[in-house]
Amino acid sequence: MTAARVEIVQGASPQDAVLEFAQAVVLGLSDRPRWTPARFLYDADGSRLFDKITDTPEYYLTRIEADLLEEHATAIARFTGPRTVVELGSGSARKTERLLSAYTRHYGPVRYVPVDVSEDALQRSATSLTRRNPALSIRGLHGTYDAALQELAPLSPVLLLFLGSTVGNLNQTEALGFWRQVSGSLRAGDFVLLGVDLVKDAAVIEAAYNDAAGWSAAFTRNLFARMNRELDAGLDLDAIQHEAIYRPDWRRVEIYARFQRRQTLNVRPLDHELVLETGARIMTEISRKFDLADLGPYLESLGFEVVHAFTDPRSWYALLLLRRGRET
Ligand code: SAH
Ligand code: AVI
Repeated sequence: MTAARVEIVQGASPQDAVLEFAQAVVLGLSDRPRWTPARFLYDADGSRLFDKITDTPEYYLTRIEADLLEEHATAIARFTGPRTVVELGSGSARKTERLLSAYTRHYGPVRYVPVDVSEDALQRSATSLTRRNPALSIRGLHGTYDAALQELAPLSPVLLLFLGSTVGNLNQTEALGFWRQVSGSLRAGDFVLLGVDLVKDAAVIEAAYNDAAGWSAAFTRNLFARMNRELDAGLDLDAIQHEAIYRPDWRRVEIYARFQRRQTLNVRPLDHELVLETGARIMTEISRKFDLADLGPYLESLGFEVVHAFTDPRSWYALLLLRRGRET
């Protein structure tokens, strides 16, 4: 059998990436309420910490989605026919392996295009996937969804994966822009496989973001460790308290870092200093939860036909197979 091929297309240079992080920190921490874009949670350490979260007993999302993929991979592959599989925010791609093997079993060699801001996650997942499945040829794109979506049209016919309920990390405005961009980048007849975490009992959701082993807290804290590493920020990491609260009215988890002691945050690349008073809170991410009764019509209004909705027996999670319809 021919050896699997791997190519990783580099995004911004390391210097530009640090500058972009510095600018985002100054902008977000000067705003009120203070916030930082979620993508900066995923440097090499952040990606590894996220994988630890997915292994905790409280974080049900990954397990349910993996089971749904296991159960329906063959049906999905048969339904879509052969495709280039593109994945946004692929991370470790542990779950994706099940789907990719269904495609290679049915159709032989498959082109897989993972997209991620975490170069470390891209490299590790590509190595592990090709070791197990030599029928894959991988062209990883190191960069943001925005950048990758501009490269999509020539890859059609495409199955675009957006798993893990990562779409929930976009707020309403970002999500609308995202779906418009996806819709504009895909061709009629292309498919999207979307994983979404559904609205449920608040205690179940809150526990998933406050695991007893402390990986969720370590993941939040790593953002500030990254500021120390890359921006020479000089923060006292022991002063950070992780807070994750589910707001049923907004159907979202809000995740914050609260500083228990006053800090001066240096942003060395920009020669800038910010003060965080005792009690200052920074929103590091949101995680929206979905109701299929609303999500289906919303996606349809944006040009996607919901062709299948796979859910678990408790309806905690859903995998939606969407088809990009014709322009009207
Ligand atoms: N899909 C995997 C990983 C989810 S974690 C799963 O379901 O388990 C979210 C992933 O998206 C991370 O690997 C992170 O690096 C990536 N990511 C977050 N924001 C991104 C952005 N704006 N552009 C590209 N990748 C992004
Ligand atoms: C990647 N994303 C879908 C995760 C979530 O559940 O929103 C990120 C996460 N943050 C803390 N725990 C998990």
